[in-house]
Amino acid sequence: MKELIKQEIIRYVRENENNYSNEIQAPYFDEPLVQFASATDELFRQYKEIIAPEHLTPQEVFNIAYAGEATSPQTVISVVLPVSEKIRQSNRSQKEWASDEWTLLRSFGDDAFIDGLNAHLSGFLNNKGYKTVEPTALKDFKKYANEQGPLSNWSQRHVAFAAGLGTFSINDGFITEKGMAIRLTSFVTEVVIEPDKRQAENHTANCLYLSKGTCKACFKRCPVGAITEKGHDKIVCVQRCYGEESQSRAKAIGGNPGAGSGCGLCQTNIPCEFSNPMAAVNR
Ligand code: B12
Ligand code: SF4
Ligand code: SF4
Repeated sequence: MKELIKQEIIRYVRENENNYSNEIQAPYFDEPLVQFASATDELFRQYKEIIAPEHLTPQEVFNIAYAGEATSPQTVISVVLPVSEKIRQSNRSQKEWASDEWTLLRSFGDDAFIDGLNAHLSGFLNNKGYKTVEPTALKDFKKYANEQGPLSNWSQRHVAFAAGLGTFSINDGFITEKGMAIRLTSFVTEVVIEPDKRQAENHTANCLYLSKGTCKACFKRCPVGAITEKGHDKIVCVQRCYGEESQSRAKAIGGNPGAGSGCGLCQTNIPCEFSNPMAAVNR
């Protein structure tokens, strides 16, 4: 089943027509990485302390989705969708705001395409008789804010960390073997699959600054000074990514103002944009 699920996700990303922008003349996403965590991994319980008590465990996801039924989730599937070269390249020269291509990705890649992938894989596994849920589609999924800024009760980056797909960084961005310019999605399922091993020494091992004290390239890329030695200021960042001007920019080029333009300057034109910079150091 492991290979079948991987191949189905890769096939969908390669063939689905919504993974192509006529305006950009390129796909939104390149070939994905897919890895697996055990639904009973101790980390999911620890996330209630590391993130917030509201953060859902895989069992809680199933309890919500299949209320009243006895369920036993086995595996969490995590998917890394690398942003395509043409879109990344367009954002590299930007100094203040996301490029038009990055903005269109935010409106049509993040929502329309990823939502389609989520519905497809859930349906694919449900049709084979395996209960499967994409947690951010649940009515109880929520985005909210605490004193540090916005967060959610199903953090795709923490799920990807559990599945051994990479680590966090000084700017909070998640660095995989295909870099940081990525999007993520995930599924909780009854399918029993051998979990992938976490290779990283700790939860920030792929960041050059946090591992070696070098780099800081993303500090200079941020147009609003949200990244410093102290980390990432989410309250400053959210305003740039999704504030009024970002919404008008999305609207002006036919995107969805509600989605905003995003920003992602700290994810492009940096050493961890499309590969893991610590892989070269550790070789
Ligand atoms: C809320 C949100 C935001 C907020 C806050 C981000 C944040 N840091 O949490 C704001 C609006 C600022 C934001 C901005 C952006 N976002 Co955003 N966002 C989300 C959202 C909806 C929820 C994130 C969440 O719940 N975070 C939980 C908090 C607690 O995470 P955290 O603070 O980063 O976690 C820290 C601690 O937990 C700590 N930690 C401490 N001890 C330990 C111990 C262990 C063992 C571990 C594992 C961790 C750990 O490590 C972390 C790093 O410091 C997710 C989608 C989703 N459902 O996950 C997308 C998501 C995180 N965003 C994404 C993107 C692409 C962006 C933008 C580039 C915007 C854009 N589209 O152009 C910027 C990038 C900003 C940045 N430098 O990271 C991607 C991630 C890409 C990546 N490589 O990381 C996601 C996953 C969306 C997606 N579906 O792909 N976002
Ligand atoms: S640009 Fe450098 S300092 Fe910033 S996250 Fe990437 S590796 Fe770390
Ligand atoms: S997404 Fe933009 S505003 Fe937010 S930290 Fe990165 S560069 Fe700064």
